[in-house]
Amino acid sequence: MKRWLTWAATLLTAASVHAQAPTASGEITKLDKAAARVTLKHGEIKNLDMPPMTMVFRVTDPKMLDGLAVGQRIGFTAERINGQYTLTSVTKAP
Ligand SMILES: [Cu+2]
Repeated sequence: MKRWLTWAATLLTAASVHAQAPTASGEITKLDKAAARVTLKHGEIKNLDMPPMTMVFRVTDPKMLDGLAVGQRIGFTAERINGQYTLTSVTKAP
């Protein structure tokens, strides 16, 4: 319970700095353009208080996935929108 409250407080804090989500990095392990979903093996996501892990994200626009492929390393910003972790920007990393 205490842990949940800490997590909820972190999300509220993240929402208040909505416009300044820091860039995180990750590697694409699965792509589903039709469903606008991408699976990332990602590093720490500071604004979501999330440690490194592999998980599914939605994207705000499936066009963000154009030109990307499994194995591509990316820089991205992610936010929690309507209860779902969502990529709000993606850039290819070398
Ligand atoms: Cu995660």
